[in-house]
Amino acid sequence: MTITITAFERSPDGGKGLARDTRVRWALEEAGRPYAVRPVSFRAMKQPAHRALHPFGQIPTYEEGDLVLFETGAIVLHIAERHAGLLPQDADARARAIAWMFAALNTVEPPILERETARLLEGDKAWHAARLPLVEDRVRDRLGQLAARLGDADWLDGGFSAGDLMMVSVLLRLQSSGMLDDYPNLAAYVARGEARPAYRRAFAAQLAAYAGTPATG
Ligand SMILES: N[C@@H](CCC(=O)N[C@@H](CS)C(=O)NCC(=O)O)C(=O)O
Repeated sequence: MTITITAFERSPDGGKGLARDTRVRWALEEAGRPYAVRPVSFRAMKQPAHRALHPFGQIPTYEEGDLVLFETGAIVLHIAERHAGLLPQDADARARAIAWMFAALNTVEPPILERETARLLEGDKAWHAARLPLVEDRVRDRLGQLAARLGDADWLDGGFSAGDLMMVSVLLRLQSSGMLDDYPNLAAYVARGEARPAYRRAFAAQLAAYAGTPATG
């Protein structure tokens, strides 16, 4: 059955991997599943036709026959449950890998997104200069805790899993900040994720989609 995902028609980052369709592309590449991409403009994203697929008017969405999914956690879990390569066979190890997916999305990504909001949308507020360090401290708290748990392991719990895919995807949002440099094992962890052939293919496909297309904010 054909899998179709949606992605930005014009990506704010010009296709450098920060838009969340990258995680879905990466999971599909790890699973060896071909997929089609339907680009959606910011305007179309808020129209009824797209909201029927995604109630919050966002990308990515995932269509496979009659199944329509939104939320990258749900989409990656769906792919991981149906195809080999992203979740261990052992039931307990599988549950732990899923726990890392939730940790990436519910515990590590929120302060990172809060920092992005503070930097991109609150720069003109009188309290911005006082608030930003507090927000960045919350990111550092999570990075320190994650670095302590990862230690010198390659992946979070045994072999590479969907938990690592999601955690690396979330940490990549910090790459341009330089904050990961203070946690060499996390920087190496992210680099290991980026070095995976499936990630490279996903990244290249996203970048190619915007070649010659001016980015929009
Ligand atoms: N929690 C959602 C977040 C989806 C999301 O924020 N998508 C962004 C692109 S990366 C988007 O569509 N932004 C445009 C908008 O919200 O209007 C997920 O993981 O799928």
